[in-house]
Amino acid sequence: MKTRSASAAVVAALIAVLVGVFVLRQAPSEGTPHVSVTDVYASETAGDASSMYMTFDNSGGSDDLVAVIVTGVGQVSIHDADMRPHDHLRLKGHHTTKLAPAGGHIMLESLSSPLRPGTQLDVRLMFKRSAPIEVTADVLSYDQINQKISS
Ligand SMILES: [Cu+2]
Repeated sequence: MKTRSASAAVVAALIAVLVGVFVLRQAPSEGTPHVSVTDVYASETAGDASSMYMTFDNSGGSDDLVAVIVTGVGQVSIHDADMRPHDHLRLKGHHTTKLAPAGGHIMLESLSSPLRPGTQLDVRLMFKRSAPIEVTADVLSYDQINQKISS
């Protein structure tokens, strides 16, 4: 019985610490992230690679995009405008983060087959704090993308 009450005390202390950590994390600008994803598209294949773009609308606290999985694509990475890989994409709280041509993008490499305009990709987005989000990316031709960014 002695051992049992000692472990109960340890559990109570742990809970107190966890509650304390949780309260400390709730800085005024933080809180639960509310991320929605729109305007998801990828370009037709150039060589054996492609880029994917999307818009993240975060109406809550900050979050990070930490992984992207695309069906039929062997290697997916988060790139900045200079093609440098990053292990996450910061999604600031109460902020819209846009990946668009000539800027940051999701790099698609080791494709199982070329991406043809008019087809779609199944995309799973993994976040540090939010639950995963599944979206569909439209594959667009270069002409379609040029029209899109000039309009
Ligand atoms: Cu890239």
